Amino acid sequence: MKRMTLMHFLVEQQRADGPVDANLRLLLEIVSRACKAISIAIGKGALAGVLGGAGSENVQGEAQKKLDVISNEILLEANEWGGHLAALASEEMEHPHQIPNRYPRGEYLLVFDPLDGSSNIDVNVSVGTIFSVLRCPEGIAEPDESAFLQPGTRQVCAGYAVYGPATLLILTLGDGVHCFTLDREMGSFILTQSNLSIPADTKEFAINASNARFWEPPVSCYIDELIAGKDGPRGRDFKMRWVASMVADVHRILTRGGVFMYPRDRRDPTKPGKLRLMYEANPMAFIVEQAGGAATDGRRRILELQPEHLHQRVPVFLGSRNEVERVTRYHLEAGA
Ligand code: AHM
Ligand code: MG
Repeated sequence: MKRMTLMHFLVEQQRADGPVDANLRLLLEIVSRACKAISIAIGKGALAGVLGGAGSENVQGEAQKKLDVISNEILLEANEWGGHLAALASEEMEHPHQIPNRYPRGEYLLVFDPLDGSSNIDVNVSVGTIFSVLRCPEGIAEPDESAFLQPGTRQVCAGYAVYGPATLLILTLGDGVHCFTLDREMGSFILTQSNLSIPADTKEFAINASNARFWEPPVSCYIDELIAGKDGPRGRDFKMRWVASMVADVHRILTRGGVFMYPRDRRDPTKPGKLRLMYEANPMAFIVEQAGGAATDGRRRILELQPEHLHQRVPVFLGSRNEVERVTRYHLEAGA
């Protein structure tokens, strides 16, 4: 079979007159190269002294790992000079990062979680990079936070890399979801699956059940029914899976279906959920919808939420359509 590299794929997309122009192509080539560099750093592990804490905290008050900081630096440096971006924003930085004056500015905004699932780094479990691309609103020379606050429906493209046994890059440009596998010897991402599709029904669910005592009633009710299996109202058994890296959990769902949940809980009213809208929920919701799945915050479609802050958190329910619709219905019926 003829192998198609990511670069070849993007050139074909550009020719097909879709959303890929020269600058978006450059952006995706640069992001994929940065993911390759992150994959190499992660792969060296203790040999390169990259494991463990960085001794600092990010804007969300979370302790940063060395690889969180390294991955953020790799993505920043790779994307500053190309002339394709108006600005960047990251989980690891409080405010958007401006393009230095010595470089031209482009029309795109890039938002990312440089290393998702970083609690898994030191235990050698899959982690990833999540990114979302928006257009900078017209007439804005130095985009501040407000330029980024666009609903997920406006994403031009979204993707994630998962650094697992193989390094994969998953991409949507709004016309299906495509999977590229890193050929480590050649150093290229090769298209290995097109038009990934999430089955509407599933027997697997993913949730951190240790938070059960903080859940809202519709979530408790839904999970109780899944756990009751054959003996409960659902009349069949379900399995539970939780990697604690969103990229890995979502990738399993893209591969064989499932429903992923990080619901709102009662612990801290200032935190409506754990996951961040702009660089976790929105890109994953775009990908999941493009693969035929669904994504809500329990009440509304995630992609239609109007962001209020760059680092805003939202509850997340995504994956196999029939399960996401069911748990969403439970919320709406409860009037919660
Ligand atoms: P991070 O971006 O700081 O790594 O946090 C997000 C991660 C997700 O990848 C994962 O789904 C979730 O946090 C796991 O949370 P928990 O440790 O509560 O199970
Ligand atoms: Mg994350």
